[in-house]
Amino acid sequence: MARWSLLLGICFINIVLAVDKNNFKTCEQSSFCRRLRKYQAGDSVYQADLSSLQITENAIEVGIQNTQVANANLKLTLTAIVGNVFRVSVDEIDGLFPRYKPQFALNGEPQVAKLEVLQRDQDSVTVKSENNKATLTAKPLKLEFYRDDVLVTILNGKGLFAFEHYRTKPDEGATDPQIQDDPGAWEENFKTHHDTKPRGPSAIAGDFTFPNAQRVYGLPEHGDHLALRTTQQNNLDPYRLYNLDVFEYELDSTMAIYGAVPIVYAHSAEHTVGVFWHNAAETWVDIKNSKDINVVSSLVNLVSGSKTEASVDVRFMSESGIMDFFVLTGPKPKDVIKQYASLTGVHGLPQLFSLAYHQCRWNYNDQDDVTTVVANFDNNNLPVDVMWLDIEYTDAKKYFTWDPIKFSNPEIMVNNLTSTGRKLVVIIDPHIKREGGYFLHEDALKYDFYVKNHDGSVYEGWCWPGSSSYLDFYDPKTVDYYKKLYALENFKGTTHDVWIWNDMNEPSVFNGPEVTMPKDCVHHGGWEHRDVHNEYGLVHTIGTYQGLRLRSPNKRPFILTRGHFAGSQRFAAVWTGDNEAKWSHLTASFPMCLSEALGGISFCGADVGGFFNNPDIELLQRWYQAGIWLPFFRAHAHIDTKRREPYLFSDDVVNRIRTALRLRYVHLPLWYTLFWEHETKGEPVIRPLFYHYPDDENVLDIDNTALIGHSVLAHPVTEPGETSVDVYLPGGKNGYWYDIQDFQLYHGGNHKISVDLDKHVAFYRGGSIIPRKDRPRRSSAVMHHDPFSLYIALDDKQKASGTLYLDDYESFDYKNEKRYTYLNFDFSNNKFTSSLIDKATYPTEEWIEKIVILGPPAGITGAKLTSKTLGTINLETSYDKESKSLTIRKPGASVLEPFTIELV
Ligand code: MIG
Repeated sequence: MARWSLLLGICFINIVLAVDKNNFKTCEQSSFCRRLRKYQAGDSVYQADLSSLQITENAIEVGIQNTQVANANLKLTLTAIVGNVFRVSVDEIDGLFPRYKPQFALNGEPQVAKLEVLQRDQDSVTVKSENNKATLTAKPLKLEFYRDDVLVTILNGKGLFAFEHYRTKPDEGATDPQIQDDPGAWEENFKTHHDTKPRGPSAIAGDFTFPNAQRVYGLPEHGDHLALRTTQQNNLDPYRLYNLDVFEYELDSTMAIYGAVPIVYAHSAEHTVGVFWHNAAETWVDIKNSKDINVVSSLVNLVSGSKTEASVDVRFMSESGIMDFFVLTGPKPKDVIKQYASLTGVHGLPQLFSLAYHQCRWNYNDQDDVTTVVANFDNNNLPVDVMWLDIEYTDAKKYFTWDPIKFSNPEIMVNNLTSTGRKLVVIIDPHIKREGGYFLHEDALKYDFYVKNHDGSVYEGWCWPGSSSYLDFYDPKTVDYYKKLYALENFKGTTHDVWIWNDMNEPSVFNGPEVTMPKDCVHHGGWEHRDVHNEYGLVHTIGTYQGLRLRSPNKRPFILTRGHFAGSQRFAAVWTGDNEAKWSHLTASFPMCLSEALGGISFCGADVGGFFNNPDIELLQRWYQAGIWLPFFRAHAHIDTKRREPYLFSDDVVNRIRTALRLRYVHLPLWYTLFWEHETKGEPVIRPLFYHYPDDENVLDIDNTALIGHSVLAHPVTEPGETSVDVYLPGGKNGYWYDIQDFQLYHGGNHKISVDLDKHVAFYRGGSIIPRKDRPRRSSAVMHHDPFSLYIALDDKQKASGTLYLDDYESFDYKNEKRYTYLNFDFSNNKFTSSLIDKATYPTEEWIEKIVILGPPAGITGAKLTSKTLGTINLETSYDKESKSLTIRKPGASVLEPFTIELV
């Protein structure tokens, strides 16, 4: 209710934006977090009973007891997974109630690997698989994980492992001492569970120690920096993972927002190791980085002369569910990210249009508005690919319908738009208006598609349409119905060029506890909402994905989602929700999306311009200049803001935004290639510096800089009135970096780069070859057949390499029929070679129009191209003194045939 009145308030007075923290729980207010966080490090009360040890080809199983609680029996299973991963699952034996395990995060059951027992005695057992080793110690329970014989993490090293047993009454057998300390916990749990038979608390916790780790990253989504901060000792709440619609979320905060990906990566120059905590319930994560608890310990060090050993502790605490986690032993950032991708999957190659520029606002008023906006882009030579419609396109917030007056003829609007190769995206939320006569609501009641209250009645909450109920995507029959809603005959007015935006799927409930669904609501299978909460957005997008596949079987779906969980990348792109038109939010867009990329979600962006309030002109321009370097690139604005389509501004502003948009468009071949490599190799599309420079201590905290693949380093200007920015370029004195605008060469190190409003602070890495399409166009669709330009940025050894991927840019033929072309480019010894990486080919007419060499050798007077069909021909070259670049004109070679070009 508070949120609702705040929304109304905004219409009348201009209030200072700030999250209302009273709407959201602190750890202290979240009973299980309060209870578990009180545990003190010490001897664990848990012990393994090695006499119960069972060994199979891929796993060991052992009983665990809580020594202070009678009949609290657990079973621990440790399984070897292919690719240097261990999985550990702990569940109750004969528990009173079943415990939930997420159903959709994993991309299928992980492939098990062979496991061998190395050693076994009364108190411990050691197993090995691939390069991994694990030792389980019985008394007290401890699990140590080794990579290549180096200890990389320990479970329960601090004795903070906890597993609360469901009980019906506090006095039924002994209870965990911690729960006895907190009798309120019982009452709360009795009241909030849905059963007639009350259940006690059921939280779990696991502590992980990472010896020698310098930093820990991960746990998106938070409005925070990339490197996770020490929480408890710094009076910070733990990082909270509980998908919430936080109105005006704040930055530098560990509060939960829309998404939850429970993965951490502990990093040092030697090792990067990950723990994926596979749990969908409300989760809090305490972090302790010994390097972080700076002031006190460094004073102590000065006095005692001792050095603090680097080490990181991470403690996960979840409200319910089984304990199930994966240890990914790297050893390098690249490896550990791939291991995570092998578990939860990747984003399939998107259609090219979705990597281009998206124009959104809440709302485009009517169908003519949509047509006019695109015409204005065209008239101003501003490229745009996609127009978006927010909730006002619907008939009174009834999804899958159109407003009969403002969008009386969507067919015409869609046709106007898509006949020029553009696309439309429309919003579909998971709440359904409870209105007699609305087919979807009537069907949902009739066929039982809604989430229930604990008493079995249909749950009602308040959302945009007013009184609403929520589709239960856990029920296969709901999904089966839901996916058919996207069929063109059901969703009238749409075509194969209309795609979907799923919002409000945390789920957002204006009058619900913490603006979401009560935890004792019940989903199909009898699961409480508490168990599945963080997964709801994911199951929603799975339904949408299936619907779009059914509707347009040979087109790659585009879906944008706000709520997300581990694995969401297989179905949708994400954006960082309702940010503000403030410099700090522009800054935050980089660490937030970099963190998502580490969490497997590369297809991420932030509302360009800022959602709430009106950006000033400088901020808006800088936001475009930054936004082109994040994978998802969409301008969006709140309904109460002034119109801000780029053509509305003075010529100099329009020119600058056009320059930014064109920079995005010329690099589309690079983005597209990177998404192919993301799908096929599990590599993130954007990367923090430590990904490629894991042993450079200078980069550990840099999160205002993104690497696009390993080719571009982008450090956007995110402060007002800036005349220079400080940039760190990695690679030391042998690192070569070329300014992408004037091609000036910089070596690795710290640089002060002068900036004016036209300046983009971005560099090509020496050693990379960047594929581009340089002809200015109005949309990516009309670029499909354009020729490529290659930018060869030479390194200190005058070498470079790169790749290019292409296909039809929209269908699944690349997968089903291997209709694609994937090229390797190499430059060394003054010779450029283009070759096919695999046998597949896409019969394209695209060709190479221009090659630009940055940092070229001296004394070149021409070039010789050799290929099978062209034979050997002479090419002209020209040297530009100012940019010190050499251009090879009109090679004219098709991308389908291998060729070489020798400089002479
Ligand atoms: O509570 O659909 O984040 O992008 O414009 C607001 C209206 C609901 C929130 C989304 C925002 C969208 C808005 N939605």
